Amino acid sequence: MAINHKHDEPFSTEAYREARPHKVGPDDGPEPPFPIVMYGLVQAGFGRGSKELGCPTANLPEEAIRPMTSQCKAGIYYGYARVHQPPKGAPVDLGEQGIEVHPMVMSLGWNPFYKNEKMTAEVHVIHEFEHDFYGHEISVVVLGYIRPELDYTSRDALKEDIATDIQVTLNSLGRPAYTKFKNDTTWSHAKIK
Ligand code: ADP
Ligand code: RBF
Ligand code: MG
Repeated sequence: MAINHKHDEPFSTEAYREARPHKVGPDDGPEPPFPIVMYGLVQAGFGRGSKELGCPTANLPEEAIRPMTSQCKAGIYYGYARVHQPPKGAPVDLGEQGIEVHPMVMSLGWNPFYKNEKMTAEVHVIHEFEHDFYGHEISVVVLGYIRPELDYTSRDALKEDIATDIQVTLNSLGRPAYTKFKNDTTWSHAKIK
């Protein structure tokens, strides 16, 4: 796994993994700087094997993630995402369910490909898609922080933690003050630059 040299807090991976909470963020809704809205076209990543982990991640372009990188540290975040239908006539149709708003979990991290000088954001949409959606527009609202980026010694440990991240996301979004963002078109239909 990538080694992250830019943690701003010391922590012990194993101790943290055992003690992690199963619901995060205040019950009465997102606290500043959240909600943070992002919009952009899904890019090809570096093929670092997210799909092989059973967890494909839609990579967002650099300019789209500025609202996050300017206000947040590296780590795992949760919220909602909506993948848009492609322009008319494009070969891929995601179907009605594909373009609905779905829960998402996101990794914001320092990319070793750029010698840890650039942050990247990868969004795993919690939905089984029938097709890839490279090039599609995606709208994202980030509602809270889950945990720091950890330096993994094994793939299985990362897989386990991603499964926990998904559970934490669903538990956390289950509260009314978070669920209400699902039907909020001010972010899901926004085309911000
Ligand atoms: P890459 O390195 O190109 O980002 P990934 O293995 O992370 O490759 O796969 C990401 C791609 O998988 C996305 O760009 C998208 O087209 C597709 N995909 C399919 N299902 C999902 C999902 N549930 N969440 C995110 N991306 C998905
Ligand atoms: N990679 C890490 O090195 N440390 C992490 O803590 C970490 N957490 C992740 C959490 C989620 C929800 C997802 C989707 C990915 C995470 N990754 C993490 C993996 C990383 O961002 C990227 O997807 C992998 O490098 C692909 O193999
Ligand atoms: Mg990816």
